[in-house]
Amino acid sequence: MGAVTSHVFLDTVLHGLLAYCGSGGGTRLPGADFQHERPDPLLPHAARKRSWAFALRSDRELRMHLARRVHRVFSTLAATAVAVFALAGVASADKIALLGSNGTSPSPVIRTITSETGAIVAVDPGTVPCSQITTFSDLAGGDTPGTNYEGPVFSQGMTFGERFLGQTLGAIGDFDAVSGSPSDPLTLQAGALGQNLDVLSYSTNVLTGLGPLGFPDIDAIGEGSIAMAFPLPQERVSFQLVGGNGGSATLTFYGADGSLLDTIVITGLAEASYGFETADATNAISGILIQTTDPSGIGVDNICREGAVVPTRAVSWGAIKTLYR
Ligand SMILES: [Ca+2]
Ligand SMILES: [Ca+2]
Repeated sequence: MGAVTSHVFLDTVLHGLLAYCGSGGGTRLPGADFQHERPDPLLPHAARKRSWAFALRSDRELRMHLARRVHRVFSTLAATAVAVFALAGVASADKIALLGSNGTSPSPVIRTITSETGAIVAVDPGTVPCSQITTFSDLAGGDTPGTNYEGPVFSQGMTFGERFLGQTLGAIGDFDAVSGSPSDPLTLQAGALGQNLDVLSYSTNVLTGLGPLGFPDIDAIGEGSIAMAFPLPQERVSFQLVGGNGGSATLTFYGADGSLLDTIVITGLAEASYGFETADATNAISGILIQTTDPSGIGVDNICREGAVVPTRAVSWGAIKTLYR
């Protein structure tokens, strides 16, 4: 490739890059509104929280961050086409790693699922029958801060609280930290006023726990614990955890008598579905406590179970005890 040809080629490639970034010839990405975006990629925590509550906005900011990054690199470009291709590769890699992080640059996320006792086994969520599912579409939600729910939450055959009766609520920073063993029989317990549960529109309704800061603080939503109770003990369950930003969650599985079945720790939280089953193939899973310290907080959605027998609502309601601190 001659010098002149190389120069024309490079100019064409760079023009294309600038057009893509919306920073060269005034070209903008479809749907992007760069005029109203914040310039600083190192956003405060509250802004990061908004990223998973407003997925579309996050996508715009992600592209904006990419635009700035490529533009900054452009200013130091060596005049070779090889360098241009290398940088395009860097930008592509960043786009994957940045998803959901709203402009920050996290380390590559590695997801792990670790069982403490082996009584509960992680399985492909696609293998879990979904003859019954809780989607929270029957509840009022709404954009941030969503809808605050005091007391137990009932949705499509399941019930939810903050923790189980007999357990103690503490805190780690803005996050709920539940300790202690549930009473027999396993019974849901609601959190304090404004610190229980919240239903949020996150493309669809999802259930989140409210942390100690309380509704409607943005740093309470998703930071609280969620306790879920199945109307009948299950062998296999699956559900989606949403809003995760590379942090971790602890899932504690309990039997109908409040006995501990297993504790599962998930790291590298992202938008993902998880499936679990009992190692001995018994219908033993009556309740699950979800706790997290993910910086963005998390929500739960699309809870699948076999549910061969449709429970009576009276049984579920009768097992609820609501306490306020
Ligand atoms: Ca949903
Ligand atoms: Ca709470």
